[in-house]
Amino acid sequence: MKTALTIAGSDPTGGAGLQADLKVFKSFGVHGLSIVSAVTVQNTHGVGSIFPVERDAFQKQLRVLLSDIRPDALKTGMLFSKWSVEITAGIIHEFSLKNLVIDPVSVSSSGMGLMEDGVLDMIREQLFPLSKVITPNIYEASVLTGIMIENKGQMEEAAVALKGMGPDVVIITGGHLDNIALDLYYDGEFHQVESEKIRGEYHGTGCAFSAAVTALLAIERSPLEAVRRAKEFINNSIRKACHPGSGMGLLNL
Ligand code: PXL
Repeated sequence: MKTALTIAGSDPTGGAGLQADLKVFKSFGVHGLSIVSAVTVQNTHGVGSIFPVERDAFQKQLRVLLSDIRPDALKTGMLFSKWSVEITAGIIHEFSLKNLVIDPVSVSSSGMGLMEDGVLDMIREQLFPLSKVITPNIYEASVLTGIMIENKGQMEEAAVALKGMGPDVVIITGGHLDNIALDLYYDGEFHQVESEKIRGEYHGTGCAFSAAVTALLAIERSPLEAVRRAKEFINNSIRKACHPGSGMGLLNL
């Protein structure tokens, strides 16, 4: 059985973070591995606080797991502290890990910051050059490139700038063209990934999308096929979304 690893925060609602990632891996028939970077306190109304795990606990979880199991693909989600980026980059080198997907998670759907100041810059400098695919949304792509993305041309400009930061493939999510949802894929050539626009805010879509891409890379799909299939998977999960709490809806993963 293929394996995929998520290095991410814990979300008690199961809608985002490593809990969502593990469910997505399972949906694609991939065995899920997980390393906790931080514990969030949250419900469907939003994130209340964040407790990063101790530095040693983070490093040891990675080293002990990887000295035993080599994942076929891995993703990073919420990396709250600067040292978590440094340790992750070091470990990826040390264990020659392939098929790295980076979801540069910076704020929660409820608007809470999910990283310390300076972490996004460190992810760009230390992790992007090691990655196969990065999956920023429009907001994250704007912050990373300094390009205000308000139309498709600016989305393309940002994708080119992001690819210059080291990943093989950039997919910017969350665009739209009239009434169609538009994600932009760039690997030196552009591909548009269009889908039906579904109204409403759902918690965890970014996590689940990058986890699906990771699982599909683990089962040896090409990045473009992985992105297209991941998008279909997310849209189906949104259509079946559930509302276990009184706040945001959760994807049905
Ligand atoms: O959706 C981004 C995200 C990622 N990881 C964790 C989260 C959230 C959003 O709340 O809690 C742990």
